[in-house]
Amino acid sequence: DKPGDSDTGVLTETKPKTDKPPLYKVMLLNDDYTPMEFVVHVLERFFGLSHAQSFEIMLTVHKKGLAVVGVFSFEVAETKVAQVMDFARRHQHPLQCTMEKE
Ligand code: TYC
Repeated sequence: DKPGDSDTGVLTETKPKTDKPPLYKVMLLNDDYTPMEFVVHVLERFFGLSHAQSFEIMLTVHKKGLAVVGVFSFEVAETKVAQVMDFARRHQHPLQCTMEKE
């Protein structure tokens, strides 16, 4: 309890509710089967990246195993992951997209 609560046993919320919400990194994972052009298309379509930016990120994933595609609020990150996973599944590619708190 903070000062002024006396001894009512009531726990007062002391954390300001104006804190900026946490951000989430959305990442693409490499695999051996998803075509490079498909990954580039996904990046253009769902992340609004240019063809050049998309190609660059795709190559980073291909070479390093994964890359951060963007940083978003929880809701937006969750939507992007779901859109990418659904699009990959519908095209029968094993492409994986995940999110992680920054
Ligand atoms: N490694 C894949 C290939 O050689 C290309 C690829 C890149 C797959 C990025 C997934 O997230 C990925 N066809």
